[in-house]
Amino acid sequence: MAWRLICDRGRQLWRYFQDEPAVSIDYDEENPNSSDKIYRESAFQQNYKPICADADQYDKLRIPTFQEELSASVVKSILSAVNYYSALQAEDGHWPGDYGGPMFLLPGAVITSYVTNFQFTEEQKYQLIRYLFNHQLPNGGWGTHIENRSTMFGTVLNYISLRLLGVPFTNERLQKAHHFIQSEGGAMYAPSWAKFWLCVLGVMPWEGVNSLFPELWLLPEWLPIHPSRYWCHCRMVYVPMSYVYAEKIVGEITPLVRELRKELYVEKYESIDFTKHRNSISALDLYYPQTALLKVLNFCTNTYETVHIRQLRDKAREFLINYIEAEDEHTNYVNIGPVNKFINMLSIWYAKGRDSKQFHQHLTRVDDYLWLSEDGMKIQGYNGSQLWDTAFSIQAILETGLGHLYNKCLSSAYYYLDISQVLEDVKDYVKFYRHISKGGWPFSTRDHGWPITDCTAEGIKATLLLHEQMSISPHRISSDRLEDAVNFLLSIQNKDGGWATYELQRSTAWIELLNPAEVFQGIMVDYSYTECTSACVQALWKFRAQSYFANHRRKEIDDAIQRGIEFIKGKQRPDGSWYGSWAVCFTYGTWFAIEALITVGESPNSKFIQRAVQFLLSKQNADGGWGESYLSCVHKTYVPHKHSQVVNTAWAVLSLILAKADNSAIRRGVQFLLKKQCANGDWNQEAISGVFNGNCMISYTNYRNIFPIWALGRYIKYSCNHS
Ligand code: LAN
Repeated sequence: MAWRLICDRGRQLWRYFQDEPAVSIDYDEENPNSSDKIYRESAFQQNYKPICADADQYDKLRIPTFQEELSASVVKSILSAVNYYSALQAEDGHWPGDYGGPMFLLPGAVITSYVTNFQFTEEQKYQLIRYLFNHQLPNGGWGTHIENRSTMFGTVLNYISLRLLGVPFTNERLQKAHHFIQSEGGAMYAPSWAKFWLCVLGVMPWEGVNSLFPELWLLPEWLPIHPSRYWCHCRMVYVPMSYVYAEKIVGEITPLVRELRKELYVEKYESIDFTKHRNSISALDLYYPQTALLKVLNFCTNTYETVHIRQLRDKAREFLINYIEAEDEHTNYVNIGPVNKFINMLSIWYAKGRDSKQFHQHLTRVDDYLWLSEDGMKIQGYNGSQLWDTAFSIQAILETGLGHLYNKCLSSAYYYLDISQVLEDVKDYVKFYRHISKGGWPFSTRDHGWPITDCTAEGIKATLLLHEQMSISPHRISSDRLEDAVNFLLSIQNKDGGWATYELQRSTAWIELLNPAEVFQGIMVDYSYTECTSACVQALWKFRAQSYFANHRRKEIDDAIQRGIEFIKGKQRPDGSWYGSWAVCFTYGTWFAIEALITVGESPNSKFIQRAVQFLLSKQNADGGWGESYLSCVHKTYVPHKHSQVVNTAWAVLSLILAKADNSAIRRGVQFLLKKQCANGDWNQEAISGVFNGNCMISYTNYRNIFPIWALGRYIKYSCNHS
């Protein structure tokens, strides 16, 4: 293999070792999701060691045998699934995987590299170009994510990326993209997050965007619109965006930039009145249109911009660059996500210089976001999903009751839990509006360090399960650390009884009216979510059940669980389902809700569970599976996928077993999972399964293994027909 993945305490780095002829893929328009072949095939070749090659050896392995035919096949399927999946585990204990999907991230990296003059290697460039061409749609455009139809957001930014990566204007495929942009009226119809990058590159003047009003940060903190109250992802993106806007940073106007000025618009660049087009946006992109309130505020801040007060601007600028530096330090230059990563990097380049230590630190963390699969190299939605996948994998494998066969794998996974828990609060956390971190688990790595409610919850659950079921000694994750994790959860429950993602809900929902990103919804406020709440309730319940912790903050924990459950019940929809905000979609949300309710002792006969079961049964397909389209997330109403999906089916089966639903429906679901399994124990990559902010999809490659294993495991666990 020319490329190899090197993992170090969760950090994933793709390194190029030698020349090798290019691999070409059969680009499948129907299913543009990568199967993650490059990583998986090499990991499989190197690590695959089935615990028993021969079915006849099962009895030696203390495997329960089943007379019933289906259960017997399920055991075989689980073994082959875990044999396969455990080969994908990295040495540091986590499961690497493709976390791509969004198509608006790579351009931020490429534009920053162009403006600040840092170079991707030639091999990286080659793979980045391959990726972009592999995901180009027949009409020449790109979507906002890989399964999306063409949008101006995707098309304008990716067209520019290809040009900056060296593809000539005359390239046939770029011609098609060019034609698409032209026929949609030109780049001024791209949404505001694209316009921001156009201004940085110098292919749009800064008058082309609404004011990012840097002085907003100087307003009193108690105001509900103070940006410290925004969802951290939104906040940490608008911090460097406002800084870049305050400085009106523009890269060098090179001959290529001048060419792009010609290519991107229908009219002559010089003759365009960009001010007039600030709010122009293609209908293809419009998901959350500007509200009347935002328009009024934009009018005020745009007017202020023309007369802004020097001293205030200087103060805001200083505040912002300090904030950027603090976020860089807190996250070891990884940053909370791939959007602020590159805008922070650009800001640091401008403020501190190309040769500064800080800029070099940034450079060392660029590759943390890159992932290579057979479709090429992409910028991932995060620096990986390490902890999340590991915590789930542990629970899935233990659910099968066959954990004792995978001791090495599970202790290595435990090691990852150990090295990823966050042990301290970040420096000056109050000053920089951070919640406490101590005891929390992040989604990816300790270096990244932003703890998350449900990641912490899954971390607690996985740790306690391993402590209970495996002979792990010593318990490297000490009782104190588990108490810290619980303290973190208790500190972060919202007044409505639910849990949000990273922080307490800091503002009211009406702040959403100020959401300026026309392509996303729900970015302004960290709301309570069914999934996060369910995970936290389950973790607190499990913690409380340990005799050792039985008295630890008992009253508060009881109360927190109670309020969490009420929140979840309140979120059930009239059709019995729960909306899932972070994966596709109602099957996911409903699974989380049922898991929490049943965990705390809700009877399967209760109306909540019964209605949920009715909902799930009504969506089962004739082939026994369930399949939901990502459009469920977008439209917030159930949209079936053309085909049943293993991941949706696994969530439905997990739910129905807990709810003690009709056995024949469960059996048909299980049969579907068995039928879909590949000979090597894997499942094929099907439709994209993750989502954020209603409108952008994201890949969770390991879900195709984790959830079928978990569901099949649960089937065995609840089959009482052992022989
Ligand atoms: C994630 C990834 C993890 C995810 C779960 C933990 C699975 C979820 O249960 C809670 C929300 C969370 C933490 C989440 C929120 C939104 C993220 C951070 C992402 C989907 C990964 C990328 C996305 C981020 C917002 C992408 C950048 C885009 C912006 C609009 C800023």
